[in-house]
Amino acid sequence: MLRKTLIVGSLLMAAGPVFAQNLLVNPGFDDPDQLTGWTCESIYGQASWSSIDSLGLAGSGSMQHDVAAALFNNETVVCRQCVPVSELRTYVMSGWHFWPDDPKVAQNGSVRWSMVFYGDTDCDPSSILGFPPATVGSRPPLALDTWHHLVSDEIMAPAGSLSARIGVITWQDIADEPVRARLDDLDFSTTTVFRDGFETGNLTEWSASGP
Ligand SMILES: [Ca+2]
Repeated sequence: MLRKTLIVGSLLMAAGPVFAQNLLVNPGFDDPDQLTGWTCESIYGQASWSSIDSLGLAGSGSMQHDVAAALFNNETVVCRQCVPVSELRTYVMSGWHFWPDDPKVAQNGSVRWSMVFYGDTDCDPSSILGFPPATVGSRPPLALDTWHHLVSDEIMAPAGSLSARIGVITWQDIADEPVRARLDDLDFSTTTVFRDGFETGNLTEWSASGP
């Protein structure tokens, strides 16, 4: 019985980190990193760091998106980073978002995740492979001043994938109405425990040697 217990314990230790690894850099916006690792852009808005943390932890914070009142709808604030991936593995993007109850913002907007896969290691536009559909985030009438968890569908990296550009987007749905959202504790991880689940019809990732 003792031997069996030890074997199970060692297997759990070996498999756990592979399954749970978050591929994002700075997913929790701890101070002093703040927005380090993220590249943000907006025409009618901005991304900034907020000291308000999803778990209320001192020394951490969140990413804040402000979309200013613009003449047309569909304005956005987008922050992205490029991460390494492996072809034919499945991935899930998740994170927490928050609509502050503030009379200065209308909050007719949405938070979305986007994933774009590339055939080189640097997310170069010339090697683009595919756009999985972005997951549309929740919006009011969801409760204001409350953190909400948003999880994407499982997405399989297309054949040839070496990197993915992960985007977090705050979207203004109605013209001339400013929107503010906070985002925290983001996660982009594979759900594939073993490389090559026999999808490609061969055993190239598996070895017959050893005990
Ligand atoms: Ca945080």
